[in-house]
Amino acid sequence: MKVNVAVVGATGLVGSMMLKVLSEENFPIDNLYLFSSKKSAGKIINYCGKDYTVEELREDSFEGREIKIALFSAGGSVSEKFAPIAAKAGAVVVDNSSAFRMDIDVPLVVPEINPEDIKKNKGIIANPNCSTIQSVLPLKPIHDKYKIKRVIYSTYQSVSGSGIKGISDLEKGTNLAYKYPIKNNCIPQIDVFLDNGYTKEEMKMINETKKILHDDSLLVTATTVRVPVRNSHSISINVEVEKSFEIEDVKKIIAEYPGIILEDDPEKEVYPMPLMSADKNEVFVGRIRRDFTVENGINLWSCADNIRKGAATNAVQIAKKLLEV
Ligand code: 2RA
Repeated sequence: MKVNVAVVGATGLVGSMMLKVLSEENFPIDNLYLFSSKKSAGKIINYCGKDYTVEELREDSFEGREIKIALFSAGGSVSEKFAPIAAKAGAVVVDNSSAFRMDIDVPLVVPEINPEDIKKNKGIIANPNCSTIQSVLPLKPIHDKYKIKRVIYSTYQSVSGSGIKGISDLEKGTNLAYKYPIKNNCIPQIDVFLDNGYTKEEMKMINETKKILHDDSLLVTATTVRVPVRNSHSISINVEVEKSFEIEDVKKIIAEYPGIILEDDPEKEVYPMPLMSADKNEVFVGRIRRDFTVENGINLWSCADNIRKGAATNAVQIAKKLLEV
């Protein structure tokens, strides 16, 4: 069955990737509608050999078009205003912004982990933060088998997470996305600071992890850092679990988990890196080893393309599941 699909924010980095992944996945699209701000409206985008004119997003954009799935990646304020309008017109919105992620009526979904939550949607499904997605994937099999007590995230996030402006700051030395130069630097601030001393990005990782894993008792802390890498985030994850484990079994359950590729062979100096995980849809995990400082501790390292699995791919995977329910 083919459906009408809309992409909101179609000219942005994530929106463009959404279109690429939709075409790679041969998504069964009947009519495709592309929306953007007034500034980018009128642009022509080719999708599967056919040219589409990008329309300015307006309050009546969804009327009478029988749009079944609307993929949004145009920022929080656009989602806040237009996602409810799209949902009211009959679409299910898969929203890449943080606007609705912690709303109790909005499922927050990584399809390999909690696809059952998709059915609970009331018109909006939230796509988690990029750094959260690639972190919770290896944590899920560990949590299911060994019950996680505490998680410490330290992130190494690429500039593509800040969109085209971030890439320009790295490659052209502009000053569009960051207050400080990113070339030859690391910036321990992603998004704004909150009253508790954490950044918004850090609190996203903390709160979203608990919501996706359905466990508010988890102790989670995070430090998020922007690094001079073009694309693909890396996360160092320290985990403390309740039950004792064999480290080889931890490697096995992670390797067997869908959506993950294990790259872990210290003897051959094999481990995930952003350069190699860029433009891939999977999450790459390695450096899995025992943390000897606590009774049951694990260290691991996760790399993933933040524009693909961290955003567009995850959104399209949710959309595919929507067609099944
Ligand atoms: C970043 N997590 O990397 C953000 C993008 N959503 O800045």
